[in-house]
Amino acid sequence: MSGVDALAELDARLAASHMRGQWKSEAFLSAAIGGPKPAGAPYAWRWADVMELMGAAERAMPESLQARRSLIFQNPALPRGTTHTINMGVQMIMPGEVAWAHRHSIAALRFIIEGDEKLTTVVDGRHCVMETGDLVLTPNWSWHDHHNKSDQRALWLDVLDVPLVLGLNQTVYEPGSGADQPNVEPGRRVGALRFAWRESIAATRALQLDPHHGQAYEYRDPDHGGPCLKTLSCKLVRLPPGFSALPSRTSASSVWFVVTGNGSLELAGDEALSWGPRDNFAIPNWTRHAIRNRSDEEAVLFTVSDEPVLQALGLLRQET
Ligand code: GTQ
Ligand code: FE2
Repeated sequence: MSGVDALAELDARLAASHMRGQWKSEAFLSAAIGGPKPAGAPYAWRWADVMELMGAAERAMPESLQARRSLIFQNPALPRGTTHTINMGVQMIMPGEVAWAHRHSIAALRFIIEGDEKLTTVVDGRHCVMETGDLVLTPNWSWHDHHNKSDQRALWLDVLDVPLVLGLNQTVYEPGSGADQPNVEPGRRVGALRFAWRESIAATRALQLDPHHGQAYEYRDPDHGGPCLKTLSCKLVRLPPGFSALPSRTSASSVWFVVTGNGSLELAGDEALSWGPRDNFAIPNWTRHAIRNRSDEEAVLFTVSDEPVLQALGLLRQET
């Protein structure tokens, strides 16, 4: 028998005994020389499409109760997730509606697209106003219910670490017993929960311009100075009129929402995604890109990445 046949026969015998030779991993390892293989594809979800389907969701699902009226962006090249670690979507809650209390081991955050002082979320007993441009956190395992007491529809971006927590097989869920949440154990600290738009945009505009990333302001927990959630880092990015970033890539994956402005995301091989107000897009890990403001007005984008997870595990890589 030739050596090749002998090895093939051994592979079959190993498989029959639920074992596998390490030599079978060589092709996988070779594909990772120079950096991880990107998971998923760069992709954009257009605001006009989101709102058309949200209207259909409102007709099909007239009330937001235990279940949320939220549309989650599915990466076309992944089995689940907007990226392989992050879900992003848009949630709508109509005047008078309540999204009932629950909690989960999945962490979430909301960036408000349309809201006013009568739109609130209660997070572990703390009432947070959700005005346009605010960032509000739902750290993992905190109770939360949402209330729209205004006479306007409310819209926000939901970003969650769903695929990460699913991948670690750590999903835990607890529905509340009604619309409102139980009283939270006294002394439970969940840190800062609300970042007001006015302060975030002022801090962003005050930053020096980075040639690769524009003016990128990271929302940080005021207590420890670290990322606002253990798994997710949030940034507000300003691109001055006409600003064209230098290309870079990172082993972190990210999701993006256009607050204002028009531009493009330049990718390898002359590919590009264009974006305008309220469009959403995903950048997979280790995908070389450069962001451009293609107008003579400022562009502002909100972005979330899984950088804290990679940082904590010593896996973060960046290349400029
Ligand atoms: O608002 O609590 O988009 O639990 C997905 C899961 C929103 C929420 C989502 C959730 C929520
Ligand atoms: Fe939730």
